[in-house]
Amino acid sequence: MAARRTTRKPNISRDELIGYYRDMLTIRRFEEKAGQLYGMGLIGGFCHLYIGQEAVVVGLEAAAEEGDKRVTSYRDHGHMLACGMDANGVMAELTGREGGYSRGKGGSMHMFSREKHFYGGHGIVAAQVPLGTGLAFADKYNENGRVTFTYFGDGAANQGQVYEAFNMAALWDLPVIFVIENNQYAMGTAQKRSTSSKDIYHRGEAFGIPGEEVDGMDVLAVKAAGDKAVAHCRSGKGPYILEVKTYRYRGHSMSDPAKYRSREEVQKMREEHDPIEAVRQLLLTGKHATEDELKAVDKEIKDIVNEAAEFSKQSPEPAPEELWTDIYADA
Ligand SMILES: Cc1ncc(C[n+]2csc(CCOP(=O)(O)OP(=O)(O)O)c2C)c(N)n1
Ligand SMILES: [Mg+2]
Repeated sequence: MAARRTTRKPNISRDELIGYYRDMLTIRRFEEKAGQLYGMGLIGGFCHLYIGQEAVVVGLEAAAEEGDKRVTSYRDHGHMLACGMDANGVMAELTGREGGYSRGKGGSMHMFSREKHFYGGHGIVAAQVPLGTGLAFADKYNENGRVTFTYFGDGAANQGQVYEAFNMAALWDLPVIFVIENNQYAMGTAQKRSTSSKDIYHRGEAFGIPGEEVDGMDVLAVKAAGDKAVAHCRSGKGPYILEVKTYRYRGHSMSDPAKYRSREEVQKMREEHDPIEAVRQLLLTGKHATEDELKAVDKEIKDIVNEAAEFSKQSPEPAPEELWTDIYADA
C-alpha cells in the first residue's frame, strides 16, 4: 500500500519557478520580520515560525484549486500567506491589533479566512485532524469536488484522534489529504526518541489509506506528490497520506532555547538543503532569471513585509466592546 519516495520532477516553466521562489521567500521574510517584532515586545504569547518548511505549503498550494480547503496547527503563518491571505491582516493579528484577521483577539494561533477556505490555526496538537476530516465529509456530502489539506506534525502523528479520523476518512472515502509535516522534532523531542518507526507515511496501511514519503526541501517534488494526492482524492478514491520530510531552522517557538540539537545540525540543513536556495539555483543555472531580476523580486517582497509591519504597528488595539463580537456563528 505504501508507495516509495517521490523523486520525479515535472517539466517546469520560468513563471512557475519564479512563483515558487516568490511565495517561499515571502513566507521566510514575513517570519523573520515576525521574529523581530516578537523580540521588540510587539507580539505577545506564543509565536511558532515556519522558517525552513516553506516548500511544503507552497508546493501543495500549487496543487490546489479554487475552493479547496486547508486546516493546520499553530505553525500557521506560512499556510495563511500561501493560500492568499493578506500579509497586513496576518501581521496585525500577530501584534493583537484591530486590523488583524480576528480583529486582534486571536493572535498567532487563531486566524481564519472563509474567503480563502483557511480553517485555522489550532493550538491543541492534532485537533485539526478530525476537523479536516469533517470538512472533507461536508464536501463529499455536498458533492462539490473539493479536497481538504489537513496538515499536522510528526509529534501530532502519535495522537490517538489521528487514527480515529483515518478510520472514518477511509470508511467513507473522504477527499482529505493528510499532510504530515515531519520536521523531525516535536518541541524538544527528536522523532527517534518519541516514535517507534522512522517512517510515518505507512501509518494508514491498517485503514487501507495509501501513503507516500516526499522530500519536503524540494518544492517540485512536493508539487508532484500533491498533484498525485489531489487526483486520487478528487476521483473519489478516498484519503491519501503525504509524509513530507522537512526541517525547522528556528526553535519550536520564540521561547525555545533549542538545547536538544547542535548548531552544526541546523547549519548543515541550511547550507545543503535550503528549499529557497535550491529554486534560486534552478532559476540561475537554467538561465530563467538573472541575479538582478531575483534582486528585484527580493525587493518587492521586502516592501510587502515592511508594509505589513508598519500596518501592524499603526493599527489600533481593539476597542473593549470587541470582547462581545464574533462569539457565536452568524445568527
Ligand atoms: C494535546 C496537546 N498536547 C501537548 C501540547 C503541547 N505541545 C505543543 S506543540 C507540541 C509538539 C508538536 O510537535 P509536532 O506535531 O511535530 O509539530 P511541530 O511543532 O514540529 O510543527 C506539543 C507537545 C499541546 N499543545 N496539545
Ligand atoms: Mg514536528
